[in-house]
Amino acid sequence: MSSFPSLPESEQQDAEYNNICNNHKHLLETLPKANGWKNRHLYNYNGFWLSPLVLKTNLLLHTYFKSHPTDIFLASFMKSGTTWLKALMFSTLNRHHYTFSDHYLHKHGPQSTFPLLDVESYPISDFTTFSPPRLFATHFARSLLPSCITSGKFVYVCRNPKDVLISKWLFMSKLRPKDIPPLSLDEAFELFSLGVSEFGPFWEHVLSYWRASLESPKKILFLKYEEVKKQPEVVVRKLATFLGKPLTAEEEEKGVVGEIVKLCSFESLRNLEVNKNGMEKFGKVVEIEKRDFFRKGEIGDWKNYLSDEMKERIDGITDDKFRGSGLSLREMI
Ligand code: PAP
Repeated sequence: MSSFPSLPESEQQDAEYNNICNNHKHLLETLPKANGWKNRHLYNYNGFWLSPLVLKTNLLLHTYFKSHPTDIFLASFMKSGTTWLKALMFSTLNRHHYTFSDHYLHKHGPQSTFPLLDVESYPISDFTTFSPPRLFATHFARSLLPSCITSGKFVYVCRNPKDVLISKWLFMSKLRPKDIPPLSLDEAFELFSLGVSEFGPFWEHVLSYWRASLESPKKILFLKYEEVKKQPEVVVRKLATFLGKPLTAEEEEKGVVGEIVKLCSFESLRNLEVNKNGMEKFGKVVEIEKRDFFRKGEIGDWKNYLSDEMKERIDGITDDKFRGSGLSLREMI
């Protein structure tokens, strides 16, 4: 059975699709608007800032996505470690399908291991060829996802906001069309502090998954980029268990965990020919150079960009927002 209608064939589907397009148009005319990092504008939809394209995808996702009980989702705020976790999850789950010397990742890189739901073209996307468990990634905050998705299993990866801010500003500046004036770091900093950036506010995004992980620890594996960096082998073991394929004693003996960590390391992935020169297509319209997903891969690069005053301000906001939640991103830097 097809998860997605292959095309809006019936009149009912056409009507449904047209309604979504009309609703999207209406929302763009009425929602609060602010400066975007890549696009000219972002729109505040149910508390989160989305680009016009992503807003439309969100509406389509609610209507057309059909989940399977075995689906597993990787959620993250942009620039928090999505690429890395895609590689780690895919290679951990499929470790019996490839050898470490001739791996899918070597030829294709991590981006195409599984789709990013936020930019897929619905209703024509069709993931029925995926064998279960299907893996999907998303940058949407939890409250923006349909319940058929939030009832599934999630890996969430977060990262300290100062590195996220810098990584995102540099990445978005590269993608920003030349006919829009560049976004200065000061402007990006102001917007970020106010919560205005694609998929943001950052803090509410993180908290949406953190709180859900406290409620359902078996369904949401909450990870920090910095913890993956410091103890990648511990994280691979956690992932293997969470994905339903715990490491066997024999695999431990053979050093499989170390092989996965090595395969997915920043240096290995960045130096692959495909990641140096390839392009990645997200959905039908977004195309990005794969190399742009591998910049420095370090903890604390923000120190090369942010003043003491900026650091204090972001830390202050983070402390205020996370107070009483039990979550801290301070200890990681
Ligand atoms: P996305 O939200 O656009 O998918 P995402 O992969 O979440 O991006 O984040 C990219 C960051 O992860 C980059 O950080 P930087 O700008 O501070 O360098 C990128 O370099 C880093 N990154 C990508 N792959 C790895 C990896 N294998 N190990 C560590 N960091 C990585």
